[in-house]
Amino acid sequence: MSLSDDLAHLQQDALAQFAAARTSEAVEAVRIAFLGRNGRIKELQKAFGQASAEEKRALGALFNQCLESVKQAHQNAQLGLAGAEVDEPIDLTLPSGARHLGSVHPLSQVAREVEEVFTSMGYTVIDGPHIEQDEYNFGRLNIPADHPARDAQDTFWLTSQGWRDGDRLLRTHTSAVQSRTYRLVGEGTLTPPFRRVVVGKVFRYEAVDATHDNTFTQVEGFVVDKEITVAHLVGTIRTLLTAVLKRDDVEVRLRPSFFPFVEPGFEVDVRSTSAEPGSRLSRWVELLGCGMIHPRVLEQGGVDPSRWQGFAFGLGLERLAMIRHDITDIRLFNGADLRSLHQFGTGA
Ligand code: FA5
Repeated sequence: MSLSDDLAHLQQDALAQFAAARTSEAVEAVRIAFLGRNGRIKELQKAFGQASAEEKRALGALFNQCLESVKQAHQNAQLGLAGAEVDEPIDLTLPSGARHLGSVHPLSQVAREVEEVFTSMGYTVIDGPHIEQDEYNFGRLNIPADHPARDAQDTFWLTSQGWRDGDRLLRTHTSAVQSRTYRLVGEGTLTPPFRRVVVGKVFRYEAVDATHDNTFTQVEGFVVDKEITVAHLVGTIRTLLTAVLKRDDVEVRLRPSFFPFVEPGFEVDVRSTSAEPGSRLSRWVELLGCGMIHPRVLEQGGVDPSRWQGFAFGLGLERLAMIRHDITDIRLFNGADLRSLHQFGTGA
């Protein structure tokens, strides 16, 4: 093979190998192999030295051109590497270095406090299903199908292919858990006396405003025991409000009201005396309904009303939290606006 063939092969090899080198180590290895002190170009140079003067003249320009093109290939490989490093895919979804501390939702904080107050008074915390049956949400609570009290609780009925799906609904109040509990007595799996508290979501098909949401939280408390009176009920509500509100600028009033599942029935309203005059919290806000459990409701579940009595109440947790924290709009709780929610933050 002639020197000119050798030159052509060397150039071809060098260009191919530089083009294939993907890391800086690989590029350096190719550089040493071709341009290094003992590299292939040096070897060819030695062979050149032994060539005739005529050959040297003929091939000198070709040699220089080969050398230049190999050096250029080396330079290109280095530039390519630098470019590849810069173009490395960047994952924009990776979290930044900053750490954002989460906090407990204000409603969850108040829920925990409510549960603590009741467990300290001997109550057991329970819950029932969100998808309820007509029977537990209404029927066993003395609210028959044609009873006007159903209008107060506009209901999300479950549908199947556009049709009302039997008697399934999203529970409109936690009183449904009362009916479920009394049934256990009839079935023989629960024996009075007992104290129960429920903190759970309820759903109503109604217009949303500053004090009404369509998904909100109720606290249901009920006691079945002997010689229970309205005084026990009032004392319990008083204990709850004192422990949770932690403020002395709140007025509370108890007034007669009607719920088919209690007799007598009451409602408790609250208002803040320090709220800006005319603001929502400066006016009475209905906080809870309550009363002595109707004998027929106990009877429906199998609890003998001649031996056992009790009281029950159902409270709107968002409204309690609003008064506690001076929150003037209920929509803050489900709004997921972290700027507002962080203001009430505490550690987990
Ligand atoms: C009831 O739901 C009864 N089950 C309460 C009850 C239980 C009475 C046991 C007697 C014995 P009412 O519909 O008034 O009652 O709701 C109770 C509380 O839930 C209200 O006082 C209010 O604080 C809250 N509440 C009612 N509707 C809404 C709403 N749309 N948004 C936020 N809170 C509400």
